[in-house]
Amino acid sequence: MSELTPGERLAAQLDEAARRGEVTSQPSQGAPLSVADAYAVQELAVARRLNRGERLVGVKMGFTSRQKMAQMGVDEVIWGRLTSAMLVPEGDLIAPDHYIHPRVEPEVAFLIGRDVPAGAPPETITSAVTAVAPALEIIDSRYADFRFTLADVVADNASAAGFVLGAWRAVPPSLDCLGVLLEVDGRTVEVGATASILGDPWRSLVAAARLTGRAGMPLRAGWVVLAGGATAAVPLRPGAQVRAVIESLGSASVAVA
Ligand code: OOG
Ligand code: MG
Repeated sequence: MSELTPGERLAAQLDEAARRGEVTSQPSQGAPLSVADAYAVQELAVARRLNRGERLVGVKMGFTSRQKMAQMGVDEVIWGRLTSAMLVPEGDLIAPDHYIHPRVEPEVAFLIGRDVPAGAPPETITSAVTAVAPALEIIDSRYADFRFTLADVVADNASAAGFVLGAWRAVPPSLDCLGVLLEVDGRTVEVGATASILGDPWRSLVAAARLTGRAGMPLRAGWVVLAGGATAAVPLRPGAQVRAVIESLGSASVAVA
């Protein structure tokens, strides 16, 4: 077998864990892992997906709200890569055995209408957005009990596992003050506001453009950007019907088999 670099070995370990739906050990418990190295592992792990025919379809932001930072004990904004295989069409039944311990959270999604050059000013970034939608993100840490350091979760592609998009709609005049509900089986289980996403989801979009641009992966036309959970995430249980409702934007829903 050809020699793998330490980064390639970690990428293979994380990719296999996600593929099999099995937990794996946190890289930080082996050798020390810097956040920069963790992003390199993320890129290598996602490259394995792309080699299997998945396509890059966007990026997800993480820990953009205090609710999520507090729930997970991490207080720095991170990002991960979304691939075509993660998109769950609204109305599809999710097979729970595909995941380890999935959770779901309500998010705002942006549709990027044209390429955003790295280093573009905020006006160029925001004007590239052609539509917004309510969304649900399915996260599924590949680590036991959803416990990790910042570098561990970055290497694990920010726990990305799936996402559901509601209907796209025209960009509203403002996005910073909309109520957010997360419903399970028709009952409201989490309540929040888009203001908790860095004060305004547009800030999360600008951060996404900056961070991905710096990483040599600037936002591309057709991509989706998930701005980050506006509430804590809740477990996605078999048989559940889940819906995210965002004031003025509508809803996104999914059912688990
Ligand atoms: C990491 C993913 C964070 C968000 O919206 O803040 C995230 C995790 O919570 O496991 O997706
Ligand atoms: Mg999220």
